[in-house]
Amino acid sequence: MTARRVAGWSCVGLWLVAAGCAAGDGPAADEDAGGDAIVSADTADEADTAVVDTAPPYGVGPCEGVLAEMAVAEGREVLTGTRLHLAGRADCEVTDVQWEVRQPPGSQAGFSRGPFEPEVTFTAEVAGTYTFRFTARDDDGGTSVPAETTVAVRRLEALRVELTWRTPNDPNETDEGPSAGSDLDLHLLRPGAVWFDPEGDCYGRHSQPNWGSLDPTIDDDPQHLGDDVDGAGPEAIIAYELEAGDYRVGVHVWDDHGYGPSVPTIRIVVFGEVVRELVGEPLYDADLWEVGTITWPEGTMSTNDAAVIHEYPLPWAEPTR
Ligand SMILES: [Ca+2]
Ligand SMILES: [Ca+2]
Ligand SMILES: [Ca+2]
Repeated sequence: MTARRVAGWSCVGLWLVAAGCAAGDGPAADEDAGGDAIVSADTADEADTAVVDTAPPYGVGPCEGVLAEMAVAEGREVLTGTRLHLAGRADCEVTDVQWEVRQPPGSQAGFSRGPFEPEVTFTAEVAGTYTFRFTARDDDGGTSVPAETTVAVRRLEALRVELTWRTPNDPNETDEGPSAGSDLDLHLLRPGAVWFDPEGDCYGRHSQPNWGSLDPTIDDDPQHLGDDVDGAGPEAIIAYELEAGDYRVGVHVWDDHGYGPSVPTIRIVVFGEVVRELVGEPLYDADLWEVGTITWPEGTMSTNDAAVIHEYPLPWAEPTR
C-alpha cells in the first residue's frame, strides 16, 4: 500500500492501489501549481492507511463516467482539530477507491481508515481550505467521475469583540453607501494604551497592530475585520492569542451622518462562548462609550459606570470627519 502525491494531490487508495497513486510514481514536487502544501509520500505512508480485501456492494455495472458522490459528516465549515468523517460512493461495481486531498500550506495531515472502507477520517489541524476528492474504479479499470468537496477550516478565536447598532431615525438600516447610515467604530486598547493610539488601539484605521511579541510567527495580534460606515454593523475584532493584561473596549460615533442617536450592542466572545452582551445607552455624534475592560487570560469583563464621553476630542492624527 502506498500513498503518493500525484499532480498536486496526496492520495491513498483503498482495496487496490489506484492507478493515480500507484507505486513507482516519481518523486513529487514540493508545491503544486496552486501553492498548496501536499502530504509527502513518507509522511502520508505513516499517516494514511488501508488495504481492504473485499469491496462493498455499491452497485452494478461499469464505473466509467459514473458520477461519484461524497459526504462530509461535519459539514463544509469546521474548526481546526475537527476529525472529519468522509464517505464516498458511486453507483457502479466498485472494486477500488481513491481518496485525495489538497491542503493548505503547512498542513501534512493524512487519511485514516474509518470503520467502513469507503469512509475515511481526516483531522485538519491547520486553518485553510481543504479540497477532498473521491474516485471509484471497477475491475476493468473504468474510472468514475471524481467527487470533490471543499471544507473551510478555521481556528477558534480566543477573543472576539463584536459591535452592532440600531439607529431609530434611519428608515433603512441595511442600505449601503457613504452616507447611508450612522458610522460607529469599535475600538480595543491594549494594556496602558489610549484611544486612537495608532499602535495601542485596534480599530478600523489601524486594523492589525503588532501587539505582544514582535516575532511574526507568534500570532498574538488582534485584527479588526472591517469598518462598517453605513449603519447597523457588525464590526468585530478578533485575536487568537493575547498577552496577559487588561484590554479596554470602546465604541466611538465617528459620524452619525445626520441620522441622530444609535443604540450600540457589544458582545464579548471568549473561545466561542458569549461571556457578556451589553446594550449601551443611545450614542450621539462624536460620543465615546468606554464599555469596559476585559481581563486576559481570565476572559472576564468589568464595565464602566461613567461610560460615555460626549464630544470626544479627536487627536490631530485623525482625519477630519
Ligand atoms: Ca440607512
Ligand atoms: Ca465604523
Ligand atoms: Ca505580535
